[in-house]
Amino acid sequence: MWQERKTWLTRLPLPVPETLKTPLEAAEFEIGQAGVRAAFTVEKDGGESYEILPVDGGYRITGGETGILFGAYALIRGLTTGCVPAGRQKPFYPLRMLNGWDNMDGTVERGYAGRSMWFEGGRFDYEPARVRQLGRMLASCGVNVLCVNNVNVHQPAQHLTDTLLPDLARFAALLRPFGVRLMICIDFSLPMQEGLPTADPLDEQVQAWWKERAKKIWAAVPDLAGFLVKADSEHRPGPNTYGRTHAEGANMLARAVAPFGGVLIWRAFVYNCMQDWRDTKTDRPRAAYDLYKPLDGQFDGNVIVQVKYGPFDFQVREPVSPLLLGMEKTNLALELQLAQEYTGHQIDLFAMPPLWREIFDGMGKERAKAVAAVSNLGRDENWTGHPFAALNLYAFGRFGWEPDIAPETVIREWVRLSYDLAPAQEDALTELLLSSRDAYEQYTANLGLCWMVRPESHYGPSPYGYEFDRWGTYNRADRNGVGIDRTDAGTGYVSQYPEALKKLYENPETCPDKLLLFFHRLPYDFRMKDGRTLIQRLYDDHFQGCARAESMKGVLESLPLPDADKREILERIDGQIKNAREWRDITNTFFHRLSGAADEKGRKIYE
Ligand code: GCV
Repeated sequence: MWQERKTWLTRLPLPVPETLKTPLEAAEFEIGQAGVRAAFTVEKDGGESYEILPVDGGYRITGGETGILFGAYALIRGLTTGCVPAGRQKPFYPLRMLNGWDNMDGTVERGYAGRSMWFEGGRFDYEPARVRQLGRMLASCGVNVLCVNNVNVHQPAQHLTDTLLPDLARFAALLRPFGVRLMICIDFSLPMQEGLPTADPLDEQVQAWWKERAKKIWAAVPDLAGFLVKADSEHRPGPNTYGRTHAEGANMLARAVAPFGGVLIWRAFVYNCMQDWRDTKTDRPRAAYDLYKPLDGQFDGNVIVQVKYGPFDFQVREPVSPLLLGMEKTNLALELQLAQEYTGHQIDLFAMPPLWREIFDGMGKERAKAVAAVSNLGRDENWTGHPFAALNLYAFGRFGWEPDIAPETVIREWVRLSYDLAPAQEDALTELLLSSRDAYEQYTANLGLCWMVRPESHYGPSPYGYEFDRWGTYNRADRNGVGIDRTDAGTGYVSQYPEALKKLYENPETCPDKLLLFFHRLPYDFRMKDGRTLIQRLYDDHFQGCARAESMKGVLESLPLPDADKREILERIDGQIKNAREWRDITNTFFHRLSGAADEKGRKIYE
């Protein structure tokens, strides 16, 4: 039996008793121990927007049916942080979706918080009380769609569109009162699995089949948000098999879901995953733009193309995907990843707001119509494996409402909502989280050098792990230098950017250090802007990043956190320190062996 755990969400009181069918049945509620009273006025057609006004003895929240719920949480948050939002509030992105990569056998692809919270043994399997808590959790930070199954649709998840519909409907009903709608991932070849000779999107039989199926699905779950599709990517079926474009594939499905107000989300994560490492012409980061840019303007109005934030795959540091800047006539969703696949497996600390700040600023928040993030949730008692990883889920919801939010604001908010700390302790934890990505980057992937990671698991160092493989993720380090030339003299990737960015990136003198080896191939004695050589910088960052990880332990030990959290946090920081030392020593030795260069500071580099 799952035990409720003190995290930010359990400390945020539910605005209304759990026994009510919908939170709107309560006209008034009392906020926590503060004894502050709030009353609701529900506006018809007010949607998700709300306004909080101080009234005698409390507050009045006016808003749409889900708006007042978001308003209630905003008020609770505001009373805790001392900043109650003034004026009419509405989310910047209407669609703010959590993508569960949950398989129906109970496993979670890239999951680091235990097994699936809602699937087990080939069926839905959950504790209703916990799912209601999940609803609270999502509503309290503003997420409004949950996609329940993995984008890699394995058996028996196909049946989510058919025999499992009553189960899907029951699950949807549990989350509905919290303003959370469901989405499902579908398999493009489903009509063939059910007897049709083809899944060709231009085949009339296929079109009719999907329309019929959509009718059946929406009859069971009338507010289903839509379908999410991974097609022609990493061996998933798709329209290419029939010589059709991705726009033709997406539009066919979009037309099936349109009568029910559904959206069709089509992922742009498409590249050649069978590349030959000897082939230096193919450059994986180019792939999505090369494929999709020519299709700009061809997608139907209810299609959203979902683009990962960088051109590779959720790395610690990538430039903003040029597709996010280049698809001007297409609805786009920005895809983030809360699951710490390449960012420390929810063992190492990696607070994501600083990374997202760069992405939203680099892309311009208006470029996307929606935001999505791969979930970091699981059946672990603390929800996210590392208690602090919950911050990333919270922050994702907040960015969906206010994409201009400052990383420090959102981190501090979460810290204050989650723990009772004295001001100096709150500062220390906020600072530690705020700088955690920077430290992780220094010991794992400095200067834009990603993918030096153990294949498959993606945790721990392996400088040549991907070098002679088929994934298109090479560093081409040798005795002369390291990195890939992505200027026009090289793979030409840089030309996918608007002129000003292209200019910035194509010159090693102006290219930001943190992306230097992503865009350029340079010799070890290259002089960096700060006067250090490239090899010295590689060494320095690894030593420094590791030392930063080591120094986190003392801060964590000093914090008066609840026992269970503290135990898990201290266990995990030991894991992080071990990992950081491995990265420092293996990467430094790797570059030392190739370059033959000594460390100027004479530190220990193994032979
Ligand atoms: C769901 C990467 C991950 C895969 C994931 C894929 C995707 O390749 O390693 O586990 O598959 O991205 O985003 O579709």
